[in-house]
Amino acid sequence: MDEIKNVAKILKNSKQAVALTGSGISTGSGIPTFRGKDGLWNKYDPEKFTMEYFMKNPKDFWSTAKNLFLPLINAFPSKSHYVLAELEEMGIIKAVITQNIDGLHQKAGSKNVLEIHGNGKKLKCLLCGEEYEIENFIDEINKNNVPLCKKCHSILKPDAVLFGELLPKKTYLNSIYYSYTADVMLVIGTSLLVEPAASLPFSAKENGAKIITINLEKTPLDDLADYILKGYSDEILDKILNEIKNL
Ligand code: CNA
Repeated sequence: MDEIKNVAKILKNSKQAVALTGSGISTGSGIPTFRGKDGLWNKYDPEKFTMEYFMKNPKDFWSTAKNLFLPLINAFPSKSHYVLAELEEMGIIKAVITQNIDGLHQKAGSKNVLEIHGNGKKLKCLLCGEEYEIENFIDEINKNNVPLCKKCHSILKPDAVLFGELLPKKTYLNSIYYSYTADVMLVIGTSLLVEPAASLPFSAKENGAKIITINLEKTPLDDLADYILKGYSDEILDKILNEIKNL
């Protein structure tokens, strides 16, 4: 409990607090993580989520990918997403850097969200760059047809970053900026096994930020973190918010 109180004080007194989130924050919304017992990689082959596979086998890609991307349409934010949005509204959190592609931070009300792995609810034409909402292609995708651009008829890719694809440049540069300028970084629900996101908290620490991790398990950051809060992010963030409100 003392740890929660201390973290609440640190956040309340911060000038540039930033959150880095991973798939663990969305488990309360019913979206599984990649790794772990119930992780998506136990069900689907990660080899099918490479740029190369998509380009060579778009039909097969979509017949698997639909199981990951279509459920995002009707997902609702978890308590954790709402707490981060409220902390931003209170002027405490300045940015949420997320590896998630589910759009739930924005749905909960967060404004400054850096989606460094893109957004799985959007589709992008690789040829003309036109963007679409995936919900306009549900029937096509469910029929195992490859969604096609309405302008140039080329194949559409989810606007989520596939393995072997570059990160969206401006968003990634912004995430580096926020990591280097943060005085506190909350690192929530990420195994920190995916680069370059995994390095961001180390950059923040190097520049003097206090690091607070919230995770069910150990992470590679534990030796460096100032506070390691073990448990469900929904419960821990709710406690932190209540503590901040009582300060
Ligand atoms: P990961 O490697 O699957 O790790 C998830 C982490 O979350 C683990 O360390 C768990 O211990 C932890 N965790 C799980 N549930 C909770 C919880 N309730 N509270 C606190 N911690 C919890 O996922 P990462 O995000 O680290 O990996 C990055 C990948 C996952 C990115 O490329 C994402 O695009 C991708 N991904 C995103 C989503 C999504 O958008 N919701 C879902 C699945 C995968």
